[in-house]
Amino acid sequence: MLEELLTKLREITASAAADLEAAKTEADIDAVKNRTLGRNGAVTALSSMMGKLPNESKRDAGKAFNEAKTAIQDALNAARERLESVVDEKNKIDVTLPGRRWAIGTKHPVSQAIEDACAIFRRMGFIAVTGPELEDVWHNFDALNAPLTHPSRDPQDTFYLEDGRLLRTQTSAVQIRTMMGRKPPLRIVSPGRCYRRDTPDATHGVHFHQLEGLYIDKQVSLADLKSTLMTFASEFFGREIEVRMRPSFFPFTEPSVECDFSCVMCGGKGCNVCKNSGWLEIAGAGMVNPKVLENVGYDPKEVQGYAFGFGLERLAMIKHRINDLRLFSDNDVRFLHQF
Ligand code: 2U9
Repeated sequence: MLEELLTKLREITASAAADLEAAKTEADIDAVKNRTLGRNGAVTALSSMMGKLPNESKRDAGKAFNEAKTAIQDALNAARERLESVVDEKNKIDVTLPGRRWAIGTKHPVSQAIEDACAIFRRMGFIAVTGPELEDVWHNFDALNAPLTHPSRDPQDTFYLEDGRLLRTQTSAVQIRTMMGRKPPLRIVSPGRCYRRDTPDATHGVHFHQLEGLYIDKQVSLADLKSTLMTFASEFFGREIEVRMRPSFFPFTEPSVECDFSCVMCGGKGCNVCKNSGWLEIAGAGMVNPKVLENVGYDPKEVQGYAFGFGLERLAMIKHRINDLRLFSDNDVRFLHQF
């Protein structure tokens, strides 16, 4: 009986030692411990045989148990130390290795255009304001005097949510919100993303970025607008630029004008960028319609103002000679790294 017990203990100890030598993880080691010394382990199970041994064998058996337990515990500790030293080795830093370069991106050309334009207008006293892209019909259309029959209100042209709200089609709504919260005089620009249902092509997308400007005061004229736009154009494109106005129509301005810049490439002589006309169509503008002033609670007899709006993708395309609008949203780093 004693011999049998001693043999079993030797077997258990030997197999535990072999398993621990092969152990690769903390979990492997724990498994050996549970299998041997654990509550349901083999050594623990054997100890129940102790009581059945004749008295003269008990001493030897007890000694053998203690030795087996110590041997297994030592093997467990050794295995743990071995694993820890492997982890330490792995975590060692080799200071002689060459450094790894971080891939640093560049500012998107449209973001750059927004920042540049806002900085230029800031120097002329315009504060940049932003607002929600998800708008209600009143701020996006009604307040801006868009007739109920205006085609831009049609779901074919504007993205509506089921609850009647919409993705803003222009940033004018931000200006409406600002006007309602403040008294004139007011000099603001509102850059931001707008949405229109369009079939995407080289010059149209379903989203684009606009910058609109608004100046409200007691004495404001189209001449003020022209000089502001001339200063902006020259600063933005880095050369003297002429501004020309042609009559137009928008519900939110009266009178309304289309503003052309003299061609940034040829200076107005005629080239392939301006299709030999010497001019580039850049902005829509005009004097704020008195009805819009009334809608926000301003008195049109007291104050007047000009407003303008242009597309930032178009400005960036002209500045960097980019020929396809879709490049802006392709997210190709080879394109983005050029700016
Ligand atoms: C208020 C009142 C009037 C902003 C204006 C335009 C003319 C215009 C287009 C140019 C190209 C939009 O990006 S585009 O498609 N914009 O023609 N925008 S006047 O008029 C306002 C704005 C706010 C309260």
